[in-house]
Amino acid sequence: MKIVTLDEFIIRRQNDFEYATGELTALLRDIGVAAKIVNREVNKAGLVNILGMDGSQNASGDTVQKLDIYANEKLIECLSNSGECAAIASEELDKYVEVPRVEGKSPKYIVVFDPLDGSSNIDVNVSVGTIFGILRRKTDPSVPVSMDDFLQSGAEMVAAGYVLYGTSTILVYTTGNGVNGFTLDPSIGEFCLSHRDIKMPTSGQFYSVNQGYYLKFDVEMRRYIDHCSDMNYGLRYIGSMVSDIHRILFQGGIFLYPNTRKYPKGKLRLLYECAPLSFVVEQAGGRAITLGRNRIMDLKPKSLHQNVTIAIGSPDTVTEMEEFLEKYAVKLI
Ligand code: P6P
Repeated sequence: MKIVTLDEFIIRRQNDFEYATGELTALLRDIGVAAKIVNREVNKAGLVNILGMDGSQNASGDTVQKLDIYANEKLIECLSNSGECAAIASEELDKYVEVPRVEGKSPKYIVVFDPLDGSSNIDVNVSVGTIFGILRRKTDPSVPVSMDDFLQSGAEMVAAGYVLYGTSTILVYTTGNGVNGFTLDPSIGEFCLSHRDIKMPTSGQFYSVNQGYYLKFDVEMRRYIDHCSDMNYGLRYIGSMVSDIHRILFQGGIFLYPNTRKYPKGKLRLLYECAPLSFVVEQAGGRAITLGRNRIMDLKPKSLHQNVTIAIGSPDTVTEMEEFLEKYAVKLI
């Protein structure tokens, strides 16, 4: 069967969306290059001294590992190549940063990303991922980028996706016209189309939540988790959001990160984790809501690192969970 590389696919589908001026194409290709570079380091992390905590803490208070920093730097470097990215926001940076201008370019896009999500798993050789979202800036390219350019809802994203560095490395993305997956063929150094037009099962037999927090969840969440046990659903929780969502994309089910005492507003970040993954999941036929029952894609972030609760996965399974929330939530009289 003919190999379709990521580059070929992007160019072919360039006319799918209204901004078919090649700028978004260049950005997606920059991300593909960064993914190959990060993949190389992630795969040999156990061999060279880039493992282990470097001690610093990121904006969300997580202890940062050297590979996080490496991945962050490579993404910024690669996104500077095309000159189509005006600025970026990253889990690893407190504030957004403007990308150095390329002569003759007036970039219209900004990119948000978590360069290496689930990085605490690196030391124990469990899969990790990169999550990215692409937004059109709202301000004119002639003026500096502003915070308003970043505080846009997932519904405003023009593209989003993730890279999963697992048993094989796969890049999955959407531009709002379906979801496609590309597996890296190391022998030719190309991402090749491997999963065309991914559609998620409408329901699933797996639930994905950190069961260790069960006693700290609200009563309606505990009732839903009890229901999952009653239904003999399998519990699959890798502790790496990209890996858990990727499994659900193919096997169906639901991923939950509810509010806990430690994370009263949820742990996962809206802008560069939940919104991009919700875009992909919705495009594959799934649903993504907060435990307050708001559609994730409708939420306008109040800050770069805002946390949200999330229930994301097969549409029927998310809807069933939503019914538990309605039925068991403590009604404030
Ligand atoms: P917990 C990884 O640190 C991460 O941000 C997500 O990838 C993952 O789903 C979640 O946190 C795991 O959090 O509290 O269950 O260890």
